[in-house]
Amino acid sequence: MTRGDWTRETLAAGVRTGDKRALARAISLVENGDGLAYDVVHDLYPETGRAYTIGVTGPPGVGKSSLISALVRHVRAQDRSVGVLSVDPSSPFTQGALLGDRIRLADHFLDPGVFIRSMGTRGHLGGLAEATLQALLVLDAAGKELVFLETVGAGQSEVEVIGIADTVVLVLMPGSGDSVQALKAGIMEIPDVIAINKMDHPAAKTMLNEVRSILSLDRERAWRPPIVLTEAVRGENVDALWDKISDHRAFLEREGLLEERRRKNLAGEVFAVASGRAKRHLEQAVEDDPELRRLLDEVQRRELDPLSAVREIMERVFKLGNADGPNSR
Ligand SMILES: Nc1nc2c(ncn2[C@@H]2O[C@H](COP(=O)(O)OP(=O)(O)O)[C@@H](O)[C@H]2O)c(=O)[nH]1
Ligand SMILES: [Mg+2]
Repeated sequence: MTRGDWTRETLAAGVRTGDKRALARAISLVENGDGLAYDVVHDLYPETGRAYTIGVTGPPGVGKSSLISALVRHVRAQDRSVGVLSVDPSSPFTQGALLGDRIRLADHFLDPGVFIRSMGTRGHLGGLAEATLQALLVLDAAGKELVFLETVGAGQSEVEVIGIADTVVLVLMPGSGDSVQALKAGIMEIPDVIAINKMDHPAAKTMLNEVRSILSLDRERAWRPPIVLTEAVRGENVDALWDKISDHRAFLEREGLLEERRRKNLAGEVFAVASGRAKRHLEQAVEDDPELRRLLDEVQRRELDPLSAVREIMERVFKLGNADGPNSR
């Protein structure tokens, strides 16, 4: 992807007016880690913070993309501008059919009030979390009132990605036993809203009761996550799901928690991106420096203990000296 005729000024201006070509180009540049994208987001950042971000997460195949499509239809009927970012390599949103399937998104793609983008799986220079954060900011600056962020719920990078959302919707379906176990064991963070999709499935009610009983163990919360049964393909209960998302937003705003949450989310995002970069830097440094690799060999040969190797590596790579651990000598 080239920069085309775009300059820092024209691209920022194009994004501001919500021009689809400018948005598409800006996000491609973001994905490629192009310096122009950094500059544009830098310039636009003071104007962001107006979009409300709804994270939609869950295992592959539960119907996240289908639900988002139905939710977009619902909120477009209220004439609200929408952005969709999908970080789901298994079922990307495309111009044609979704998954070669019935739900046609063509309407949404033609609708000037909607911008849909699947984040590519190809090499993200700065990692997917970084690219997603930047792309979200682009959509925010473009004046999208609502942004849906689809992620597959498993693994660390996805946790980072969803961490920026104002409201997190977990989508399950009958048969999502692993996710239910993860919720139960406290491995998966409790979301703000739960959709049990494919309610046409005979086991949907059982799933509902299971999830309900897990959540009932946790009575302390000020916000008790509502559970909604949905059918995304026919659009059943999508309005009810939207109402719950809106209730959660109203709760955050009423209690003054939205600003607090955003502050925490942004700090978490900065920390996650910085950690990711530090990790890549470290890996590269060890790869490039025979001295550092020698330390690892010494650990393997039991000539040097692991934490002494860590100290030396930290000193050499980050110039951190001794300030690197709780019990550093
Ligand atoms: N029966 C039924 N199928 C659904 C429902 N929602 C989605 N699907 C189908 O499930 C498959 C996966 O949907 P998709 O939205 O791509 O799931 P994702 O991987 O979570 O984004 C597709 O074939 C959809 O048509 C539903 O409510 N009921
Ligand atoms: Mg999907």
